[in-house]
Amino acid sequence: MLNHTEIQSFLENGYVIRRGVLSQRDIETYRAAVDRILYKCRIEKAHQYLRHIDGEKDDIWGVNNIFHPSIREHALVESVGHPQILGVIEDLIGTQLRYHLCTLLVSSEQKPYHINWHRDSARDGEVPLERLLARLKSHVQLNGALYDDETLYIVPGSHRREITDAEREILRNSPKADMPNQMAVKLQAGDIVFYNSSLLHKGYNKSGAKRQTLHYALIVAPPEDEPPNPESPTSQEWLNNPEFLDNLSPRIKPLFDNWLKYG
Ligand SMILES: O=C(O)CCC(=O)C(=O)O
Repeated sequence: MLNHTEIQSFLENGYVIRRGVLSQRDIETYRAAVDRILYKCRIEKAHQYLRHIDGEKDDIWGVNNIFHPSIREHALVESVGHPQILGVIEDLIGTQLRYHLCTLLVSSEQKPYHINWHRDSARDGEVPLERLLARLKSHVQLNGALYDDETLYIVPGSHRREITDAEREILRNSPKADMPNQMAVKLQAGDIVFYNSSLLHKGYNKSGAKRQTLHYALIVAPPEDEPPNPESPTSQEWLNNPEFLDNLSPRIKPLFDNWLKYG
């Protein structure tokens, strides 16, 4: 599905953008599901795992744990197995995978959204080279745009090297400022960017445009013959619920089985 150039771009630059891969029907189905979730989060206050602006409870820029029963939408659960999502991730890092996170990124309603530059594994960006190189094919994160979205900024290639002095200065002293070689990831509705979460990146919705973006990550699972982790995951216990597991399509069930096995 992915060509050699796309796979190389993911490894070397830390990202690959796939244009127009969600159909109009997918987009409409997912938007309707996100609308219902946001109603439950904003109006009914039915869900507690929210990303708040400046830590204040009055505005949100994202919804975590979207498979929690309080807001679960079957179409979004199954979207993980969309050929243009799971198929692409398999091309990038192989088929032995496990669920890591499924989240929504949305436009805030009251306050501007602008978060600091960071790597996901280290807010200050300080990660030894050895660890960065070990993560080149360990996971894939994605932003799948349901509306045009220019919010994600990245520094291409920064996932495979330690930060420079200039970057360190910005991360420490002005963590929202422009970075040398920064790039806005410009997505149209239906585009998906797949990226390495060690990239230096930030979120900045400069224009305040409406945003509904799928934000998922899968990671490589240990080989099948590796014994399970004796302790099952202590977070997201609802993913252990038979009602959830029994309704998963065969395509995505292994992702959640592996979460329980190795999570
Ligand atoms: O808004 C975005 O696209 C970036 C989100 C982000 O950096 C994060 O979830 O860590």
